Amino acid sequence: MRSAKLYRYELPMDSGVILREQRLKVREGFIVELAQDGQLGRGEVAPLPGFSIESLDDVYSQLVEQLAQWQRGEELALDELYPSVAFGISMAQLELDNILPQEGCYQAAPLCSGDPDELLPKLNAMQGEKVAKIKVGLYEPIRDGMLVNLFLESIPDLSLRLDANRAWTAEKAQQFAKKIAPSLRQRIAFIEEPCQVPGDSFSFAINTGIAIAWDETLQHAIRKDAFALQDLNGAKAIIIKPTLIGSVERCIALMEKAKVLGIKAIISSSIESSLGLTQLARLAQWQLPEEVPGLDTVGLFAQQLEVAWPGCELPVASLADQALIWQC
Ligand code: OSB
Ligand code: MG
Repeated sequence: MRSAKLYRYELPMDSGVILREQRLKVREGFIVELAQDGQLGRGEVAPLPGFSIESLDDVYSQLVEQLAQWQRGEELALDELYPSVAFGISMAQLELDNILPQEGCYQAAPLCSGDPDELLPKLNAMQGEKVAKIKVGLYEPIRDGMLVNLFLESIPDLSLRLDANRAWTAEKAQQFAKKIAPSLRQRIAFIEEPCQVPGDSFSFAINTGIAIAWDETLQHAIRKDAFALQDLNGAKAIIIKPTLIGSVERCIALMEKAKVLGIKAIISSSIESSLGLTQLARLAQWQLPEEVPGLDTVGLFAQQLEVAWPGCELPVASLADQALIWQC
């Protein structure tokens, strides 16, 4: 006997969360709960406004149709569904089948907005490799370059991941790079998507010796052809945000393809609630135990959901208090 439940959640965010020039006051999404033979599996389906192609309404109709099929024991064609739906349902199925291990990698690369004094205590608490992530491209590229240079100079065992979210023209990217001493450049593990045009990012990597990673470019490539990774050569890493990419199986296939091509894969958050985020930490520990994932986003919330992120003291709302909007 199979049964399925669909919850809709709303969680307040910390006051200052800005996404693509929009303030995100509340994070909304769905939690899928699959039950069979006394076992439960959960998954989160939470398209991210400004990033996902699908809306909450789109997702709701697809979920209801797919969960009803699942309940009848029919096969689901996950690759034909919206990425967030495929991700959530596949995660719930993996948990139900006891395939997703419990152990998680909760050591995320701390996200830093630019104050070295805030970052230092977080870095000191990290065991092993010290790696942090800084958003660039929000201010002048020269200022960003000076700041990054300062971080690298003052913390000798630090390596940095940067993320420009396609903010720069080729010229601005060049202005940024000029401020980074050549001897420090290899301690930039990578910069995600420095330029508006992927070809410019590629030239930037060749001309500056600063490694790049694909994030948006991977999401676009995957929409056309699920495994068109060859086109992404030239990058040191790909950023896999499962909510924006699709089923766990598709994400794992991408990781394997990347490995063959000598490209690092990094699992990263699309600002899922602590329920989905802890599952991403488990996926990261299971599939990519050597890589620090990009999951330092629980602090963007004012509340967690059902499962606490280890070490996070925010209050935890229970799933039972969320709206149960559908079941079969
Ligand atoms: O800019 O890569 C981004 C989260 C949601 C949407 C976009 C982005 C992010 C993150 C996640 O940066 C955190 C991380 O990758 O470390
Ligand atoms: Mg990014």
